[in-house]
Amino acid sequence: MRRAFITGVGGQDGSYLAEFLLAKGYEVHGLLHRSAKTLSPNLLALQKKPQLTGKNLILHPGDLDDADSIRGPLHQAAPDEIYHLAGQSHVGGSFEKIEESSRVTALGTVRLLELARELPKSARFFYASSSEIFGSPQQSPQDENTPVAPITPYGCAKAFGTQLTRVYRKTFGLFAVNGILYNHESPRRGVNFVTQKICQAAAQIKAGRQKELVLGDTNAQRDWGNARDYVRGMWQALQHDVPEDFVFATGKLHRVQDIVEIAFREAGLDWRKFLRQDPAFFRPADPHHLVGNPAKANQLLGWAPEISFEQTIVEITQAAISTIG
Ligand code: GDR
Repeated sequence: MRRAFITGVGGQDGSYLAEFLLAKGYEVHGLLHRSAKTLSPNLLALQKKPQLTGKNLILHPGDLDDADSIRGPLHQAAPDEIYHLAGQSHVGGSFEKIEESSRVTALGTVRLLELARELPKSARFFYASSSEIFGSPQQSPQDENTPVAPITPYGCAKAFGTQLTRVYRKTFGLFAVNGILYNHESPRRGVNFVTQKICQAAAQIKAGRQKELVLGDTNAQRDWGNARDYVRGMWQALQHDVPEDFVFATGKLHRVQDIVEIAFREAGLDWRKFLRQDPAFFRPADPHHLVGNPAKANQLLGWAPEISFEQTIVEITQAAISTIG
C-alpha cells in the first residue's frame, strides 16, 4: 500500500487530495494544526464518505513552526509521497500578517524539507507553489520559466518555498517538485476568498439573510480553475519519471465581475441591486495578468482541466444555497 503525508489536510486542497488518494488505495497521513479543536468542515465532508475513510486516514496534530512536532508523525507515516499544502493562504491577509506569513509559509517549508531529507526511506515531495510568485509579470501567459518577482508578502513567502524546493532537488537530490498553482476553487473554499464570498452572498441574499455584497476591485482578473482538477495534477506531478516543476492553470482569464454575474443568475437575483464596492477591500498591491500556460503539464503528464469556470461557480453557488436549505 502506498503511503502519503499531507500538510494542511483540513483545507480545501488537502481534503480533496486525501479523498483522491484514499480512492486510489493509499494510506493517507494528514497533519492538522495542533490547535484545531474540531475537524474542519472539509474533513467532515470527507468523513461522510465512509467508503473512503476508516483505517486508511490517519490524522496527526502538529505545527509547522515546531519541527519536533512533525518529526514523529512523519517517521510514523514513512511516506512514499509528501504533499506540502499548509501555509497562510490568504494573499490580502498577508499584508497584515507579514511575519506570520513568512514564518509559516516560508520557514515551515524549510523545516519540512529538512525533515524529508532525514527520512530513512526517501519520499517524493510536492510543494504547493503559487502564481503569486510571478507578481505582475511582463509575459502572458506565464510558464515554468517566467521570472519569479512577487509583489505581495504571501508571494514572497511562496517564492522562497519554491526556490528552496528547487535547491533541495538540485543540491540534495531530493525528488522535489513545485506545482505552480493558479487560483482553484470549490464549495470547500474558505469564505475569505472571493469566489466563496460572492456565492455565499448570493445564497444568503436569496434566503433574505443578507442585504448586500461588498467587494473590492470587481475588475480584478484571475485564471480560475476547479480544485479537484488541481489535486489530480499534484498527484500526477509526483508520478512523473523525473522531478520537474509544473504550472497548473486553465490559460483563461475571468473578472471578479463574471463570478458575480454567474452566481447571482444561479440564485435568480439581479446583481445590480445588491453589489457595492468598498476601497477597504482593495489590496495595497494586486497582481495583474496572472494567467498560466499549462502546456508542459499537458504534454508530460497528460493533465488538462476538466471542469470549467462557469461550472465551478454554479457548483459553489448551488452548494451554498442547499446548505442554507
Ligand atoms: P487570490 O484569491 O488573492 O488570487 O489568491 P482571492 O480569491 O482572495 O482574490 C482574487 C481576486 O479578487 C479580488 N477581490 C477580492 N478578493 C477577496 N478575497 N475579497 C473581496 O472582497 C474582493 N474583491 C475583489 C482580489 O483583489 C484578487 O484580485 C488565491 C489563494 O488561493 C492563494 O493562496 C493562491 O496562491 C492564489 O489564489 C493562486
